[in-house]
Amino acid sequence: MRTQIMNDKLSLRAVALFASGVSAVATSFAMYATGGSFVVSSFNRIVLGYLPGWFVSGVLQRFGSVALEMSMLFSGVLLSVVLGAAAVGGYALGSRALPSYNRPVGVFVAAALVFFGAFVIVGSAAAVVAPAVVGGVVAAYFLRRTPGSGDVDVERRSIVRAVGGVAMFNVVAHAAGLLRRDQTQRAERELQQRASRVQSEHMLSEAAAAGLDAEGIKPLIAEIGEFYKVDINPSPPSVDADAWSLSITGLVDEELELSYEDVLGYDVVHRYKTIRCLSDGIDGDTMDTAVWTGCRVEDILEAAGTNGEYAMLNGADDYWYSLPLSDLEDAVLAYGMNGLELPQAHGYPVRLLVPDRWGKLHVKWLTDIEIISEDESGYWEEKGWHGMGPVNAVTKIDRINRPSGRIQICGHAYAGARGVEAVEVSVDGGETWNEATLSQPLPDPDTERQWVYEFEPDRDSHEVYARTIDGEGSVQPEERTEPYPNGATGWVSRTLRAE
Ligand SMILES: Nc1nc2c(c(=O)[nH]1)N[C@H]1C(S)=C(S)[C@@H](COP(=O)(O)O)O[C@H]1N2
Ligand SMILES: [Mo]
Repeated sequence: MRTQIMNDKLSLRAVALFASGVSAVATSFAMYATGGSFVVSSFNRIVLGYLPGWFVSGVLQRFGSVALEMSMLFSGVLLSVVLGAAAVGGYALGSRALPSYNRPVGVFVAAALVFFGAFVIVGSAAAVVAPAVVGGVVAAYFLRRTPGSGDVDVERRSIVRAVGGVAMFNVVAHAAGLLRRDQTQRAERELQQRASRVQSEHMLSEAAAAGLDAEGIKPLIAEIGEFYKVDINPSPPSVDADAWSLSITGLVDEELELSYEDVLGYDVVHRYKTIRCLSDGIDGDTMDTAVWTGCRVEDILEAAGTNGEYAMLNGADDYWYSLPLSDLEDAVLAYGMNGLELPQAHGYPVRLLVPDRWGKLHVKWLTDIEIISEDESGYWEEKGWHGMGPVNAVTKIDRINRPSGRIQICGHAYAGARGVEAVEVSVDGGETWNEATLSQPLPDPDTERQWVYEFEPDRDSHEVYARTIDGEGSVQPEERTEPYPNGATGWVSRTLRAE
């Protein structure tokens, strides 16, 4: 009899664990579909990040998107168990702590533990509150029915009913998630070629693994939605990919008019690339990095055969720039961003990416490329801006942490295609310099790197500077200038007080 009750308690715990874990995950799915804030997406990325790169790419190449789906399923089950354990453990702890309020305190502690677990994974408190509450409530619902010495069969029946209720909830939440995914398809449609999506997903996990682990540090790859936007109009033009075409005209052997399908048909390339606006100040935040998918501009220009020195690039919003063809040698026409279809705000259906150049040249909603013989400047040049050459090096400070009396400075740095070789930090007003710890370099140098520098304060106030050494060994210039008209220069600085 005693062991019977024990077994019942154990299996009840197991049911509670699974039901609460699965319900928390389902709630997250209902809210975010397969977007970046879905706990399983984040968790899967972390899991993939821990596996060696050669292994992940090997498996992905062999098994393609099936491998990705399997890893999502595996991560989903594993995460349900982890969050369920947090809920059940939390309820047990909480309900014992204050016996007279055992239920509310139990639910609270259960939800708090699930919240904590999910927050560590997703990194957004707002995104995990509801899943945590659902997980806590479901765990409490089962556990308050612990069969005692009474009529076990009656309890069993109500447990079966509760399992049914949870199953219904999960079916509804799942349907809501699928519906939401369909609704947001325009903004979040997965890349048409599944293989492309798999490759970008792999690059996202590679970047997650390359990143530094410091509290509140800006991630190496910006989530879509967090990536900065600069648009000459209050809202982006909405271009229908099916009606859209890209024309290649001017001094060419053969004029081309490419459909969206034609563009997708060219050899696919993937790039890590940072974009920084010319108007970005030293302390500004108009600089971000993404994984881009597209084709090489050169492949298209080769098909047309060019007889001029420059290209005039036009966007659907009457935005335009002319560029020397030599700048387009390694340029990309991007139609994918972080494994998803290029979002409308970032240039759907197709935008340009120009290595080592300021953001303004990365024409969005591209509609035509005209080959011309002379330079004709561009949209922002008409307004007095310059900066057609390489981007300036920049070092940013994002965040100050104070772990037990020490000061930890977190930031990121970018130096165009030269790459960031080192970041140096001075905490004595520029007299002495020390090297910061850098994130692993991504395979494409035209990307930012994170940095962290920690020190023990030894006076009331420290005057801190940070500067970048680029891949060619050049030290970032000290002189502070405003972004207008050539792009900001100078060392970032902070005055930090010991606390
Ligand atoms: N067609 C078009 N392309 C454009 C712009 C624009 O307003 N229209 N803004 C440019 C500027 S100034 C920058 S910094 C980048 C910003 O790209 P993002 O909005 O994807 O971050 O796009 C560039 N390409
Ligand atoms: Mo810009």
